[in-house]
Amino acid sequence: MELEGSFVSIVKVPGLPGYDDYSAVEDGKLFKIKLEDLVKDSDNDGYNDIFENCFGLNPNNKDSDNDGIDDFKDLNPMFKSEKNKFTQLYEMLLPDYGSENLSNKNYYFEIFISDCDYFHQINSKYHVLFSPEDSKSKTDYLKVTDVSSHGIGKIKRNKNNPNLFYIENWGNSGMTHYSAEYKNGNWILEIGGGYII
Ligand SMILES: [Ca+2]
Ligand SMILES: [Ca+2]
Ligand SMILES: [Ca+2]
Repeated sequence: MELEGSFVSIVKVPGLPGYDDYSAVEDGKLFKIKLEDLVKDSDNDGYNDIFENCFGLNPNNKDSDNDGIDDFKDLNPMFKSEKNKFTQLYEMLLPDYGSENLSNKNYYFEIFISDCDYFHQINSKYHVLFSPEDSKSKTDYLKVTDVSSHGIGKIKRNKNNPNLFYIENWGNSGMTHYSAEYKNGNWILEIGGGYII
């Protein structure tokens, strides 16, 4: 396959994050790409190398997080899932898509920006991927694209009540602040001071 394209440099527009401009360095370039390179799946797990590299999975290991479930089947392929009270809290805060079964849609992913270890350990009903908060740690693909529009922050503990926590999630429509109290093995979630940016 041959493609014609240009080399561009990305120009950051000061004060407008996300509004990057492009200027052509050299145009009319011919790129030759072998189809077999595009579909190459080195570890034969079902996801091609390009996809795995884009999102930070291991293209040379069927089971990137070593939890015994191959990447293609793993709903949380980047991190080993755990069951504890904090993963339970994060699971309550995940977007809920009702009864639709998304778990067998291998190319349907929700991508969250988060560095929180507890969030990374969730057991989700659909495929999830995580993008690091710090842009230096992101893959090249995640640096230049805007595939994730939501995230959930780290849990903060109330200084006086060891069972009371605060957590926020954010998305396109703004940020929602929750207070979460752990009582008799369950979380009681309250939206506190939710506001729209
Ligand atoms: Ca693969
Ligand atoms: Ca893999
Ligand atoms: Ca796995």
